[in-house]
Amino acid sequence: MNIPLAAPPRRDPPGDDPARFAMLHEIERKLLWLSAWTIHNANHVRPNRDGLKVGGHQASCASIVSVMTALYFEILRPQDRVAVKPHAGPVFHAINYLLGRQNREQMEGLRAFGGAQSYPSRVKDGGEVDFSTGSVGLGVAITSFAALMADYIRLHGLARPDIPPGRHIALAGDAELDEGNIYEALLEGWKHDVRNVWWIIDYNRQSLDSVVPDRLFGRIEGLFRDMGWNVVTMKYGRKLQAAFAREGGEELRGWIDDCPNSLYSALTFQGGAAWRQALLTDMGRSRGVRAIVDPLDDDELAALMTNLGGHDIEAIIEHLRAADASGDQPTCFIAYTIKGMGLPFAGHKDNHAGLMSKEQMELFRHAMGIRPGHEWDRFEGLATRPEELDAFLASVPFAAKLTPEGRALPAATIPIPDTLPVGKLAGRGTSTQAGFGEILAEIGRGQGAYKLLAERILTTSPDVTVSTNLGPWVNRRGVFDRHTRNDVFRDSKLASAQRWGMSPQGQHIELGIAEQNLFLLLGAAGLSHALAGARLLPIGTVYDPFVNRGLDALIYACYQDARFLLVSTPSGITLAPEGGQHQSVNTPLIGMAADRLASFEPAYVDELAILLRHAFDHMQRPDGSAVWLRLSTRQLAQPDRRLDPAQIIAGAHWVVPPAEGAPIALAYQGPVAPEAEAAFAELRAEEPRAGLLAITSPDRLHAGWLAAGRARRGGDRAARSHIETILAPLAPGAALVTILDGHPAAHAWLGAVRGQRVVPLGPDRFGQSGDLPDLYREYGLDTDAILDACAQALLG
Ligand SMILES: Cc1ncc(C[n+]2csc(CCOP(=O)(O)OP(=O)(O)O)c2C)c(N)n1
Ligand SMILES: [Mg+2]
Repeated sequence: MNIPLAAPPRRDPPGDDPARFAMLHEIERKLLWLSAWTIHNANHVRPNRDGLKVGGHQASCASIVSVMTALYFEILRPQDRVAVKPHAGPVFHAINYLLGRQNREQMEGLRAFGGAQSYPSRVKDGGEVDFSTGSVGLGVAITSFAALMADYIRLHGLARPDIPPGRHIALAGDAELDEGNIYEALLEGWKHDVRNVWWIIDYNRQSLDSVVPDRLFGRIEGLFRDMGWNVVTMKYGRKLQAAFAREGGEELRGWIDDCPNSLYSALTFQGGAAWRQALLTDMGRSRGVRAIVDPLDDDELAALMTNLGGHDIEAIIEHLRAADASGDQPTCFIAYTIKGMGLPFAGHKDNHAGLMSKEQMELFRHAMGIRPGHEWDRFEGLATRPEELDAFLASVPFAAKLTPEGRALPAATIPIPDTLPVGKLAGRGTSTQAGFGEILAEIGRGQGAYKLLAERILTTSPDVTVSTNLGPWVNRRGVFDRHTRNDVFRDSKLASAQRWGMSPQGQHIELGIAEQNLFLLLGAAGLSHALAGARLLPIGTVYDPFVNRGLDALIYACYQDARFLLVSTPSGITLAPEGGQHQSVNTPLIGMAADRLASFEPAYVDELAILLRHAFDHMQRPDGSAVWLRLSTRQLAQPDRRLDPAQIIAGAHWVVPPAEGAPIALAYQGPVAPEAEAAFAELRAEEPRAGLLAITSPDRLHAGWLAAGRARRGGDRAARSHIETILAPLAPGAALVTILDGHPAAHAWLGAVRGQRVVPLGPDRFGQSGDLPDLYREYGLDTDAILDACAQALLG
């Protein structure tokens, strides 16, 4: 506990109504009860049909009840946006219950199907949740990116005039600071000069398994300061501060400061007698200390010794107010707390998943003054009259509605022109990545029908802007920065293809190489419609293999239903000379398995243009999702043809339709198209009925197939998926040879659709350096390998 103290808060600030504080203490008591009871009810009262532990975190909730009381019932304004520590979900639900924003049925259904979620969830719990949490660290970090987005939206003139700027607040568990993504976000936040961000750390010095090392926080505090943050440590409550001011008080303070975290926790758990023994053993000869300690009975002594800053509502409020007044510097509050405060397992190192027994709960119920059968009554056990409590709750600033529409804001849809601007393609040799850059650059001119679309696109990339072909777009639209900064190379007339002046009008956010930050930013930007009422079309580019590097943040963004376009390029072993670490194998499978993410891989630029247009549209639809385009740098001679957009979007189209009853078809995905086409020409000479299928999305095909199956089981016997229609002309049991530059399992399932005998081709091992002929031969993607597979398939 050896942390330097912030200046002690002033006591009884002028203008503060003691009656209001009394009310806050009533609320604090109620939140402690309701969070513990909601978890208890789920575990011990509700019928359990499967014998599985339901769980919940009574100790984690108790730890942060005072902080959340101060925050939600005094400090927060409706325009503030909060990420709540996952394990404080029940406290959050209880707050909404008191504010009339959560119903009893949901509370009783905590962790049950359709009930309140274990961890706050935007999608499942609804509009009151600003940011979902669950995977520790990510909810904290996203607040920094949301703050950046709030500035972006305001500086682009897209903010709603009726909503004042708000703060972005994370309520963090201290162990969340072990996650590396926190530090990546801090560094990126510093670069972008983020403001209006508060991280309030529930510093109970306990994680899941154990008590954290003593000296850790000195380090962490230093890190925050190095990143330009204001750090406010709320270590002691007012009772302890008063004791410190007495004779012997400094000695007592020194003792607590030096007390190892684990001993402090153990004494907290043991209670007053143990405190007395420990204090007197070390300081029994100090008259001053004895004068403080001796008059107190065991309970009073325990209360004094556990009077930490994070449990003192008045002190918390004072600190939060002071930080607010000191400007918009990001601020980290280290609130010293006790895990399980007020509950029988307070301080015990194993209390993370600990639940009060039925007997303990009975005692707690008594202590809280709750009559049996009245556990859910909002004001049961409180000394204040219900009318006064109601009046108080109505007066809480955060109780006001953010907008008549609620906290999840509506946002108008940006109309997307029917087609995107693509130059003449036929006969040209180009790649999907180059095509993407060209189309975006053309939109970036902001001409005619593309003006509004261009204005709402926001691009971002973790240091691969140029190498993913975003450069021309950025040259046209500029880099975003709150401050105008000139491009020194340009001003000095030094030749460079990149013109990277920075200004508040810029539409590209350049990130350092940290893919989790890319996805956290896409997550925050992809919620702009709901958080700010401003529709943006965020596009993030990244090398395909490094999607894995940010995967948890990508899934987190999708879990929140953020809407963005991910463009991953280059991909696969087709990246050839770069070697294995840059060559992705598993990403098509991620695209299939990630919910709320529609994934595509076009082979040619005409398909890309259709899919890019679809992405802009799909990202905005209530039943849409984020979109992922996997692209390549391989230059292919572009075909001259007309396509049916619906087929490209549905995931597959026949390049050469098979004859009715054909015994074989060849299917390809992405940049291996030429090998498939060459093999098909030879196959066709042998088997004229054969078909050639272009797959643009195994993800959409698979999702459609599952959905049709569900619909049929649900009684819609006519339901038929695109892939079922596509494969219908083939003979029963016909062979299907499939190929992609990615794991072959992405296609292997096609055999289950209509009983086709599938031979799936694609790399299933790490790639390596080489040129395309060598690599395609080695990994079985060349024309010979395809023909061998066809022969094998035909032979059965
Ligand atoms: C990424 C991730 N890893 C592991 C977990 C499992 N887990 C849940 S809570 C927790 C420890 C939390 O400790 P802390 O953040 O200090 O919270 P508190 O002490 O307030 O409960 C762990 C390891 C998780 N939720 N997310
Ligand atoms: Mg903790």
